[in-house]
Amino acid sequence: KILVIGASGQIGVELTLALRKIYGAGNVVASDLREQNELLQGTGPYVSLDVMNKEMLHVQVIRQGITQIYLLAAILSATGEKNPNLAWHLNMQGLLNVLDIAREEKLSKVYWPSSIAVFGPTSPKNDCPQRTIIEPTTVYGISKYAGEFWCNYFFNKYGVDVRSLRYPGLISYKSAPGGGTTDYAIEIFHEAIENKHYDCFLQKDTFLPMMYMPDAIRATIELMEAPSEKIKTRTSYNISAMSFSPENIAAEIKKHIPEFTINYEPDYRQTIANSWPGSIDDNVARNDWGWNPKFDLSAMTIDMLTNLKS
Ligand code: VAH
Repeated sequence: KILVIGASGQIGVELTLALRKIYGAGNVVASDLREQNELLQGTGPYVSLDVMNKEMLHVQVIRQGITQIYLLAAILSATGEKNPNLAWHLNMQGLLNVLDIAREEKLSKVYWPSSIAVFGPTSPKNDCPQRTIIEPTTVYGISKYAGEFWCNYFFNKYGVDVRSLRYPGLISYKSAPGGGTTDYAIEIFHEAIENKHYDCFLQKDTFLPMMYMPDAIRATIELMEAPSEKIKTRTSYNISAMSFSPENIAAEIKKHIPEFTINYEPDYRQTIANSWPGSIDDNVARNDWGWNPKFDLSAMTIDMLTNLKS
């Protein structure tokens, strides 16, 4: 039985729905600090849960008969720079609470997302490798990189089967993003449809690694369903699908909405974006467990506009 923590967030909603389709609604307990996202209502069990309350979390794991935990709750890069202590505390203690309980209750698997935000300005900008110089300059990146080493520690020392992916910026239409630097790539679609114009908070040539949510959900499930012996990276896997800049995605949207216009007004998030690589090398994930993306910028743009217009 699976517990999804952070189920009402941008990734959590879609991951919960996907897991319910595979394992059955009753076998996936959704939880969040916030009230249930309306897309989840009526699709399966939901409990209110604060991942920072280790005792309550432990009680729920036992009471619900949980055997796997997917931990999506986190403070993302942009919000994290405004609340460094909260971001460190939630991102770090939340993970440690889950790892401790996974060890004590001998849970069969744990999923925890990392991010390309672990890379810093000294990491290679193009085709950034799985293992390289990694010196994060955001609290979010620091917490995710430290978390990767905790996952590796719990796997090697206690045998906890915890698995992780370094998500690029994720684009989706089903639920709102959670305060990330890449959120412009979601906002731009809503603004293009509603106002035919977008004031972008990043410079036009800010090239970043990105992925469409259906690819990210499939990557997560394929990683978790792979035989344990194939998962040789127990910190976190680089995965990639595409890279683009605001002007690239604006041009793609213009193919469908010719009157769309964009303006560039960089804010504090530009500094965060500048510290990240422009593209990622995900050969290790491709070789270890067969990762293979399906959506490029053109296909994602068509799918986003079609679903947001309906
Ligand atoms: C963020 N969407 O912007 C997240 C992600 C790589 C970016 O980690 O913080």
